[in-house]
Amino acid sequence: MFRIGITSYPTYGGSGVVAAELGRALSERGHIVHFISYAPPPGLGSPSGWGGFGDRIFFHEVEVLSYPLFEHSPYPLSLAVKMAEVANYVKLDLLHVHYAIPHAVSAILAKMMIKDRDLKVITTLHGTDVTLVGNDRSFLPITRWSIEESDGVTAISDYLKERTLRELVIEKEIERIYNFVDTEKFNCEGAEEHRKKVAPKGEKILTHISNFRPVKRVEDVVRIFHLVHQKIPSKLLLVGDGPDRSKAEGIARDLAIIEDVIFTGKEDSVQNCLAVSDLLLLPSELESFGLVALEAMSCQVPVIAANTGGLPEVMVSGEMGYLVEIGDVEGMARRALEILADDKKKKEMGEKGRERAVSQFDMDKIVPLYEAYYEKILKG
Ligand code: GMT
Repeated sequence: MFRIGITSYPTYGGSGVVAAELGRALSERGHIVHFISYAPPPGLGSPSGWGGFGDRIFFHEVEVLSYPLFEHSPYPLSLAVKMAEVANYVKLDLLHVHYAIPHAVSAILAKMMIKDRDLKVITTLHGTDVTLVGNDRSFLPITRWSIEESDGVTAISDYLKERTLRELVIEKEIERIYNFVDTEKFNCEGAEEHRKKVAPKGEKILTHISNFRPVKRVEDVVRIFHLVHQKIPSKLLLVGDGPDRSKAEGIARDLAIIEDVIFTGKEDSVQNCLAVSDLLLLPSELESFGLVALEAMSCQVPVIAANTGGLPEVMVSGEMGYLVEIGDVEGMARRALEILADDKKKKEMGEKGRERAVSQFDMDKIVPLYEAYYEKILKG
């Protein structure tokens, strides 16, 4: 049994979900998990009583300091102090942080503050660390330092591992541990009644789920749907929220398809949205992994995605959907129509996606890899 501190961005998004689900799975396997962040992790319910989520899951809130002298709160320092405090009080064996910036930096500071033993720091890279450096080179030295100083480093795909090693010129060994899905929770059968609410006339339902950042290319989603909509009665379910949502709405109005576009906003239960979907659209500029594609596969929903980043490791083009070149809206619409017009093909692709999710990316297969990695790092 390990005592594990986990820090992530507790937002709705892949890395927050991965960290939360990993913590939940580890606690179910007998480990004690302490989440340390400014807000509770998504999907684990609200903290009850004195901060416990259950027998083995706890949440420690990092208070953001407000002081007249500081225009910006030194959150990474508050986080480091809280990490060291929790590690001391509950005798953590390790801190597992998601994202190098700033979480690995805070964890390494906490490690340095603890003098009586060697608190291990494991950093999982999700992608933004590398793109942050891409956007602003001044982050390179501190990102590289925090990766090299971590006791262990994992990346969520081979793509991200190779890119990090190459672009950040890292010497440290990086272990690739893929993201995972709870295939029992993401098993979306029998949603006919819910389908009728979204598509009362039996229209096909195309779905996009994201944080609507520019990297997601939500404009492409709306344009692909427009082309599909011209040929097949259909609805577009847009799940999530973010900076490009109003742009998407504007384009849908200009294209006169707004009546058939449903904006759900931020949604807790992604699985319910996938349960009513015929197809997932993920035309992103970049996905280091693309967790939502895996979640769709687990729900037997074929995926049309951009051929980018780690997506070719997650899905096999032609088997559980198609990978199409970034920005090829016509190509994506053609592939979407091909699947939506052929129920047999749609069913076969759905089944193959589910098979792959269960055989390669099931939570019960991946979580033990983290446990083994923790053990390796703790043994030094
Ligand atoms: O893509 C985002 O905007 C969110 C970001 C996150 O922090 O969740 O996603 C990254 O991590 C996910 C979980 O590992 C991956 O599935 C996403 O592909 C990755 N996003 C990018 O690489 C752009």
